[in-house]
Amino acid sequence: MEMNQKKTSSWEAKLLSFLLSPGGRRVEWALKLKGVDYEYVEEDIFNKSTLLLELNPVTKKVPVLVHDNKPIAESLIILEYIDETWNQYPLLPHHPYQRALVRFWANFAEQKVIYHTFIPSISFYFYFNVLLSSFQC
Ligand SMILES: N[C@@H](CCC(=O)N[C@@H](CS)C(=O)NCC(=O)O)C(=O)O
Repeated sequence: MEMNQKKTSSWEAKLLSFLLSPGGRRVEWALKLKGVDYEYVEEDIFNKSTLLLELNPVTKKVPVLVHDNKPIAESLIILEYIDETWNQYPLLPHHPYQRALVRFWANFAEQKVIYHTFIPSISFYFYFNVLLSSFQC
């Protein structure tokens, strides 16, 4: 690419996420592994920005990856997009059966680990902190 064709933004992609988002972390790890230069935008999920609502009007959740001015939502779908867009350091194995196993465990972790253990623990942590702070003078 010639200098005068250089994009106005130096970032290859933009990621809207939330510090404690397991899906957001996944996407960040993939971008870092691939060496993609991305802009991170922290989202307040309790007071969502108009940018998030415009980019993901369906679920209104993070993470959202913006690449070539197009938004992609749902972390596992974003991971597949990243893997298909940036070929270096493949996230999935070459053999279809091995890929099926990876997808099985990713789905299992999503359904059983994150939603049944991690999210309730985080919710309890927030609730406990609010409860404690309400007792402080
Ligand atoms: N299955 C989705 C889950 C996304 C999700 O639950 N994101 C949370 C942050 S961890 C969120 O944006 N919550 C705001 C809301 O529920 O309104 C993914 O993996 O991307």
